[in-house]
Amino acid sequence: MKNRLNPFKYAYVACFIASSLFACIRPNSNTKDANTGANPAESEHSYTDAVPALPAVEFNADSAYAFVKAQVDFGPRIPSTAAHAACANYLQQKLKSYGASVFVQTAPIKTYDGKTHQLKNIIAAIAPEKAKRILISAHWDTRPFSDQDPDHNNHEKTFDGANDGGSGVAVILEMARQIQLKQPEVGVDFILWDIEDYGNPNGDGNGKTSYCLGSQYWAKNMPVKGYKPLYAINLDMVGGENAQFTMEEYSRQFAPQVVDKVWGIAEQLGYNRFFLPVNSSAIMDDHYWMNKAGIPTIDIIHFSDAGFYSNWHTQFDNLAHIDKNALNAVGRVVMTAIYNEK
Ligand code: AHN
Ligand code: ZN
Repeated sequence: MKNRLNPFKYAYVACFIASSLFACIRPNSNTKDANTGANPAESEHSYTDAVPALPAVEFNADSAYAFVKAQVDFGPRIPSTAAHAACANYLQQKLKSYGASVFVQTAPIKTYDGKTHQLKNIIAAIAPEKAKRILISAHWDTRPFSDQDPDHNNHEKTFDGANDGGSGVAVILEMARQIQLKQPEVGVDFILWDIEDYGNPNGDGNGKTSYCLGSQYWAKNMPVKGYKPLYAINLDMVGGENAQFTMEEYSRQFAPQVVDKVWGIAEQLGYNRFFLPVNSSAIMDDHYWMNKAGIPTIDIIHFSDAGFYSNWHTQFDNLAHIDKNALNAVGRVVMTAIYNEK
């Protein structure tokens, strides 16, 4: 039985070899339209028809950069500080000025060090009457210390958080500004997470639950019962120099179609130097808790299996290391996803 010839198999192999040879000796055979035999440029339905055109969107990278600077100018946005309180007011006022309905979710929250802080998750809805919605989020607080700094003497010091905190919020503010000028078909919600980055520097086990306290609280206390956007995108460290975003594991597990959509758009727009079609391992970030709340959510984060953004949690996370081109790429990719939804 084992050695009996399979005539179909041999016929198949012979056919395959013949067609391969034929293709080789026939010049340009694979550049012709499969149906008409015409060159793509001459045919009515060329190959490019297979990729639907994307909507053109507006996004001003200089404006986004100015929003990073505005946050940095408050000083580090560390929970229970005056800079944190002042920046919260600024963010609410900005979102309101762009026509959003703004709600601030507050609660006393205990961090790993035993301190209690007043949480402020800033929630903004654009066109709240629309049923189909997309949620875009980012954390707005900054870590209280630069415990990843190469100099150990800096491990207790505060830092600017231009990228870690500032960049995602800046992209959101610029998106809100643009959306007021031209409405997409879907409704858009923004959530600016608080107390994301107050995690235990000495680690807290596999769960890493000392991070993302704002999104954890929200997931357990959803202000709108049954809230169900089509999907969500969390932005974390999206404006650093040499920005590279990989397809993170929780994003691929919980929201594979959103990963495909966003990385597909990035490729079509020519931003594949930022959005690498490369997988990476799981990161405990706000998107994890959003997924736990039942919303398919991806994380656009400057991370790969080689590590985070090089200046992550160091003194160097400041304006000098912000790249407008990264802000621009992320803003345009996310805006295109939003305006492409019907
Ligand atoms: C942890 O380090 C456990 N998660 C990364 C989340 C984070 C911190 N994003 C920005 N800063
Ligand atoms: Zn951080």
